[in-house]
Amino acid sequence: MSQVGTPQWIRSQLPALRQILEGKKRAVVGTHMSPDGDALGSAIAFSLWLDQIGLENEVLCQDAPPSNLNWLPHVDRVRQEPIGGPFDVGVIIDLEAMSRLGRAAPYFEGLPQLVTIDHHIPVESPGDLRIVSTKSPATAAILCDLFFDSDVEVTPEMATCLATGIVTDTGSFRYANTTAHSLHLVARLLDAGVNLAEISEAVYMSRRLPAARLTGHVLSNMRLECGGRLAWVVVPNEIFELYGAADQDTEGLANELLSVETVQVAAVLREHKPGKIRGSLRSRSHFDVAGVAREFGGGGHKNAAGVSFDGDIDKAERQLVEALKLCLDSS
Ligand SMILES: [Mn+2]
Repeated sequence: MSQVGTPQWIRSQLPALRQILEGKKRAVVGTHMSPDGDALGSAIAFSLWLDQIGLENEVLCQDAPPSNLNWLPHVDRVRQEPIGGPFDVGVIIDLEAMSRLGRAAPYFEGLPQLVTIDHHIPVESPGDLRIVSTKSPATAAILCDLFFDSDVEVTPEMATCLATGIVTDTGSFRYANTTAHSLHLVARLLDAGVNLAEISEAVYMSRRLPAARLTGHVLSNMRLECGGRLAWVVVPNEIFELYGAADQDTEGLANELLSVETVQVAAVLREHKPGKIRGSLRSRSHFDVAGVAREFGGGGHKNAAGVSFDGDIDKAERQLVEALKLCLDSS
């Protein structure tokens, strides 16, 4: 028996996946709110795979794709509301809790069967079948392991979506989650027709002007404590309005803080709508910000996690900074 989370184990789950999908009429594929490259790339690739096995399907996401990902092949199939239905099976991709579906969650509740394909640390563990590997750098890598073993062709469009997921979740192969296996998968995706330079250009060199302005704000207003090991910044709603920014323009801001040489733990708290606060947490090495996120009902990975707060941004800042200091002290 292969170990849970290994590529062999992932491939061994294919028959169970096919069995659940067998005889179904209409599937709904969902991914998390504020979708990133892995969420969208994986959800679209899975939808295209379902097409090929002859299962009608729709893709739902609470939020529209951000501008640096709205070039993905078949991105127009990602909708905020379903056009068809009813659905007899749901597949949730790249998320670890139903709440991360946001306003799309009701379409997945009470379905006859639910499949989860994910690589986050489990929180609620939804799903009758769970193909969850925290060892995989991206959900797209899990899909590669499944697809390369199935009798379905990985088309250039599917390969581009999958490669985008792996590129974005590994920070262009810079993070510790970049394994030899994930690079082997990317090599096969290149053989299937992927142009990596085009993906990088589209994802990283097409920043909206408000995002660039927000980066300036974040770097100028950075707070440092604990001898420069903790960095954080608060972006109030007025700043969003000043720059005409949206929540999608905050992608990557926490990494800007973490890139300062002394910083081990970084957080960006932003009030993207009045009273609606989101926090992005990033850390180096053994510092576990997923644990901090869970204290506030959020989640993610050890080095990259997210939280949401309702209400007063000053209070959220005080609570979060306290918890991050404890994280630095106790790790
Ligand atoms: Mn992911």
